[in-house]
Amino acid sequence: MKINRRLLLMTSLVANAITATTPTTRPNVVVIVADDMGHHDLSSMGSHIQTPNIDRLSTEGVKLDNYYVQPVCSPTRGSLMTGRYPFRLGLQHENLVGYRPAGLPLEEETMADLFRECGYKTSMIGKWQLGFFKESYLPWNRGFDEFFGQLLGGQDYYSRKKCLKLRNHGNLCGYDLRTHEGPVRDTSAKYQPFLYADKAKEKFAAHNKTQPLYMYLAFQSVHRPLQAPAMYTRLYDGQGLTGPQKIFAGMVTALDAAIGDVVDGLKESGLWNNTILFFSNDNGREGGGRHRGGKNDFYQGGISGTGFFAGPVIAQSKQGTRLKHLTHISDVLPTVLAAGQCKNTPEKPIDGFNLWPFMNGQDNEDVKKRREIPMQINPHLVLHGHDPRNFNTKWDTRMQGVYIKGDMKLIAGSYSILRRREHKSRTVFLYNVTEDSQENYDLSDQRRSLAESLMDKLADLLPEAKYPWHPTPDPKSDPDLNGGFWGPFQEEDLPDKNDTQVTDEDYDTVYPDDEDEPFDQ
Ligand SMILES: [Ca+2]
Repeated sequence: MKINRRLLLMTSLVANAITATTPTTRPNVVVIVADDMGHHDLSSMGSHIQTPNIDRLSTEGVKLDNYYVQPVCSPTRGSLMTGRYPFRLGLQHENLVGYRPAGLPLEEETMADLFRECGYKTSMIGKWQLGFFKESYLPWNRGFDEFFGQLLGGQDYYSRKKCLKLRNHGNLCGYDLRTHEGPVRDTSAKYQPFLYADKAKEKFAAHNKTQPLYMYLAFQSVHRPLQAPAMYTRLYDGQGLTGPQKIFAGMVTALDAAIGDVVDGLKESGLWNNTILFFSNDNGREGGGRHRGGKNDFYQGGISGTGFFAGPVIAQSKQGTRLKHLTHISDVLPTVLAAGQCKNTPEKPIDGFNLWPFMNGQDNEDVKKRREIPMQINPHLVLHGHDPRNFNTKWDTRMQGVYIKGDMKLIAGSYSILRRREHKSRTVFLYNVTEDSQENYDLSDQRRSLAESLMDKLADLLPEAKYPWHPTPDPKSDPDLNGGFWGPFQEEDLPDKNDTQVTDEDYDTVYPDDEDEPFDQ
């Protein structure tokens, strides 16, 4: 008996020793996000900007041809992290700005929670922008084992400094770089995408291969401020570009080089052969690109995504292919969890569709394809007048709602996350974005019953929408009160507030159409 027990113990020790030294067969998952990069800012999309690394990854991987993101950072990132539409998260109204005590609600599980739960090491590098006003909202309390990066967006690319104007309180300025262990005062002046790429390479080299790795690498590039090293802007001399255009192009090429470094790091560390990589922009280019509209807008220029999956984990037969059907940023969560063989699902229902069968070669007629996207429901953004056409619908035509079905896109109310009118009386527009990618022809008269049915869909979903979390700014966010760094500024036991639930009438008086609320990104 004694011998048997000893034998058993020895057998289990040997088994453990094997487990502890055998590399995992489950794939590493690397999710890369570029900030404010337009749909056409890659060479492979016809741009003059040189992006050889991103282009190679996308042409060798599985490219999403009909892919949508949200028009600004926080809604896209919230949807990426939860697999749910931003209107369910209360994140559909503007961005989470540093002085506002709001975030991704704590009852939402994140991609990192789910990967950690199924045995992954979870690591985040880069830009969070999903709330930091209390400790509990910070990335390392939202499922990430470790963090290196910034809590807000739009900081200086060399000094790590971020300033925000707050009405009646002047300019709030502070450093914004930290790890899960505390603030980091970095004086290296290393151009930010390379700071993040180098940190990612460090993490890859140190990674224990017995455990699969999930890394979320969210670059701030190519968001404002316009800054790029001279060696990248000089590439665009003599092409007739303005100074700012040259800097922007240099920023994109530098980001591309940093992504090349990240892939080199994965290869040098022996992780690449067992990795699936996803790349996406978070919203359209600021100021617009080749489509109508740009960042902030629900026109194609704001929400056309550039997204692809890459890496040797994708079945050989699927490499170099394209997915032509409709996809949305919320699809990434179920896709990468399926790739990671994670069977656990979030408690709340997700909106995303699993795309992994299109990459492992198991797609068949039973695999459900997305046909529509309820892009936006914002009960806090209501224009002054109704559309005069007496549509037969339950939807309030003043309220912002955006619905994509097949080739058709309905926009009701403001077309932007800011308060914007397209037309002095009409508030409802319908476009065929395949035939009319510039959205020049409003079809809401010709195809009135379709417009009505899409508005009815929005009206049916309205009870499921969370009222936007958009509280009054808190001057205690001032980094001067927090050791010179942006960081948590409220005690945990203080109740979370959402004190801006104003009536339409109040709202109209305070903010006329086409006038911004105080807003800073
Ligand atoms: Ca952005």
